[in-house]
Amino acid sequence: MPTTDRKAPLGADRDHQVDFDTKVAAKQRIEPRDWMPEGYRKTLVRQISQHAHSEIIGMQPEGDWIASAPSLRRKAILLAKVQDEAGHGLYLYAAAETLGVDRAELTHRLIEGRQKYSSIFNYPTLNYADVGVIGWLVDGAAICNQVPLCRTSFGPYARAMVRICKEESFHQRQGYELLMRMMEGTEAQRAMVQDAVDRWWWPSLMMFGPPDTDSPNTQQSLEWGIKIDTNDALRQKFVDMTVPQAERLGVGLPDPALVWNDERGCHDFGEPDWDEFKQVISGNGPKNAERIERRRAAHEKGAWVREAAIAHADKHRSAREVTV
Ligand code: FAQ
Repeated sequence: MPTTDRKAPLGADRDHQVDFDTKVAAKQRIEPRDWMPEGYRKTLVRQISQHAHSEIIGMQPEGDWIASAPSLRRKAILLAKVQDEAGHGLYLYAAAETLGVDRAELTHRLIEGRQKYSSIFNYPTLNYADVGVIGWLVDGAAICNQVPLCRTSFGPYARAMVRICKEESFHQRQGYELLMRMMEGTEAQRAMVQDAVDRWWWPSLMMFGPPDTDSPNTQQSLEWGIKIDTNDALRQKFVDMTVPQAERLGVGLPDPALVWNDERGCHDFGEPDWDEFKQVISGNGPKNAERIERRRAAHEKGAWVREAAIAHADKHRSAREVTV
């Protein structure tokens, strides 16, 4: 009896698959109405929605400090930054919706714990230096990860990333500038910065995901052009970019294994605590429960706004129908 490869597409699907593969190999964009393998669609929905959730949950750790920012200038900067994160979430949910999923459904998956968001937002912000360190390290890591995504193969995701990266770059600079000012301040302020760097360094390295050897999605995502670089390659790039910035700032990085390697032309560095990472992405990080509970409460409180917006849109739709 002849064997058939049950995974190989047949007939028209095979032609579509060839077109799809050719486009991806030529680094052309796949658009929402183009044929795409189901696994490609699912991977994009997973990654884009987790990314969107991260932006929205990521408003919380810094948002906590808006009311107690140390000056009007810092308050205005922080408000603008947190508001930008909301915008990023919206662009990303809109990109995910072009793949046939509904934003309301994605929000439910998040608040019911069926979808992840970035591990980094499950750590507490203990003082104002944390705001600066989030800008410098967390937005710095986000930029490293996301600039290559401007070339990702799915058009709406790539286009959303261009605008997001421009804003992330402002976020990173505001964080670094805040830390520079604090480092020019008192001994106590310098100690606050060092303490915040010590707490955020390892979680920032974890943002890039598990080591390549333990990353189930990387290989396929690279083949589909969804990911452009591996988790480890981006982590290395981040370390190499950040070390000179730390030197300029005058802070130490809490890794005794961190050293320049002449032969490799980059830094050697220690392993993050991958058990801690697994705990955090399984919902057991220091702030997971609080973050989700707050998101759920905000969603419930916002129900009347969604209802009013739908009623308004319906009213305008029926008015248009009458005049046509
Ligand atoms: N946290 O096979 P891989 C920001 C999960 S936005 C939680 O390597 P993949 C802006 C992964 O989902 C930050 N989960 O997965 C901002 C998978 O689980 P699943 C968000 C993680 O997708 C700044 C499993 O582990 N950025 O910071 C994490 O190929 C300041 C196996 O992992 C993005 O989302 C993690 N760190 O690679 C906002 C960028 N890492 O779904 C506010 C786009 C891995 O199978 C303030 N995303 N997992 O159950 C990506 O580049 C990729 O999705 C990775 C993960 C690199 C995050």
